[in-house]
Amino acid sequence: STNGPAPRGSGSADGADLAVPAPIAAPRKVALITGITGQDGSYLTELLLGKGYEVHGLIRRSSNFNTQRLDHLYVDPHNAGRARMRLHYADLTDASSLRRWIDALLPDEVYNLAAQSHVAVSFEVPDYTADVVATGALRLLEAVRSHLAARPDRSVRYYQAGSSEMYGSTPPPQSEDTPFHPRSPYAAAKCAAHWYTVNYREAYGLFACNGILFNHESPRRGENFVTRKITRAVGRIRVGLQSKLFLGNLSASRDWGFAGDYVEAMWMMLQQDEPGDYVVATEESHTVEEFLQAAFGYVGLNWKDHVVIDKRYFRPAEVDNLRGDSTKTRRVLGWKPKVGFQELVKMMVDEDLELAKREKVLVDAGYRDPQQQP
Ligand code: NDP
Ligand code: GDR
Repeated sequence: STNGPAPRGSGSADGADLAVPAPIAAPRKVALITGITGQDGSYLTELLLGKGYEVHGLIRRSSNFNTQRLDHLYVDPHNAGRARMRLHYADLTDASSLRRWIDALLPDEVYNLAAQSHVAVSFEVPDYTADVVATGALRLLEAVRSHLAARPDRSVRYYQAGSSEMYGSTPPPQSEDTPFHPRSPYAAAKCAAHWYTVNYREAYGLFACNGILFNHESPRRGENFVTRKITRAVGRIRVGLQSKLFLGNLSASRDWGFAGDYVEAMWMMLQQDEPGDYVVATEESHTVEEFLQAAFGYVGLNWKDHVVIDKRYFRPAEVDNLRGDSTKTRRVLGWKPKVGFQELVKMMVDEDLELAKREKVLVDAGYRDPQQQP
């Protein structure tokens, strides 16, 4: 009898060498993300790396490093073979840089998350906001379209980061069929980007999707958006680093979800057979005042003892009430949010309390000015 090693994967009894060849690894999908250094960019990168993608991010030049949200994912590219996330310089205001990276990286999916994303700031820099948010999206769509015209063998799917701000003054609930009425240069620019995306789908057959995402937050939210501004203040007030919090309009209502849940919907849109537009929302709305109550209350404080209304934070035109109707997204994508309002508030306050404690150590040791606000 033959006592040699059994052929790998062979269940045969006749001893013949029927070794099954090792399965050919499916080629990695390649994703290109603009706005990768932002809140959503970091969560989307985590999601895609977890799914085995190779992720490329376009970053703009800044005088300081601003990749803090990605540092935990970064592997030095000199570490050959291990770095599955790479960063490249480009800018949404520079069309040639966009086309060059699409030609060089050959992405299967392009996520356009880059924006001057602050609504109040868009009133200060309206022209720049339009250039990045509206024309920037057009430049990227055009880069994809012209790349595909030169490479008809390829296919590229495109995601556009649309916003509930596009609904503006149109009353809730807001769905894919609700008319837009933008109330800021930012929102008007997002409407243009939305329609450019629809147009490239209709005119060129591009697989292009608009995600109309309602507000989504996280411990990585920029510190001058109202939720994070509040939770940062709660942490600092709790440990004694600050006593007042200056805010604007407290009566606006928002449909606040968790960014980690929302990036999943982005990815799901690009996995469908047909491209489309989708509203992503929790379908529950709360005022800024309710957010204050929840965040201060969670650590045993009364927001009324600390909040001071400052006119400078009121906007020339306000969006009063947003609450999404995400029926289509739940039905077609099978998506639903996992994190609710109270849990979101707790998650953000917990992290910002830890951050404030670390700041306090530096202040107590004399390494940081106690007056220095975040
Ligand atoms: P952030 O403000 O956190 O991130 C914006 C990103 O865009 C950053 O990476 C920023 O780079 C980059 N960016 C800005 N200007 C340019 C430019 N000229 N060229 C290239 N990159 C640029 O936003 P979020 O992560 O919160 O949001 C992601 C997208 O989704 C944005 O388009 C936003 O408008 C949209 N959106 C967000 C919602 C939310 O609630 N968070 C809801 C609906 C839509 P840098 O780090 O250098 O500043
Ligand atoms: P928004 O978010 O404008 O909805 O845009 P933001 O957190 O800035 O404002 C929400 C509401 O809070 C009121 N508010 C204040 N806002 C800020 N930033 N600072 C304050 O001090 C303050 N006081 C009251 C605002 O007036 C507003 O009513 C966000 C961004 O992420 C956009 O990019 C995205 O498209 C939309 O969400 C959906």
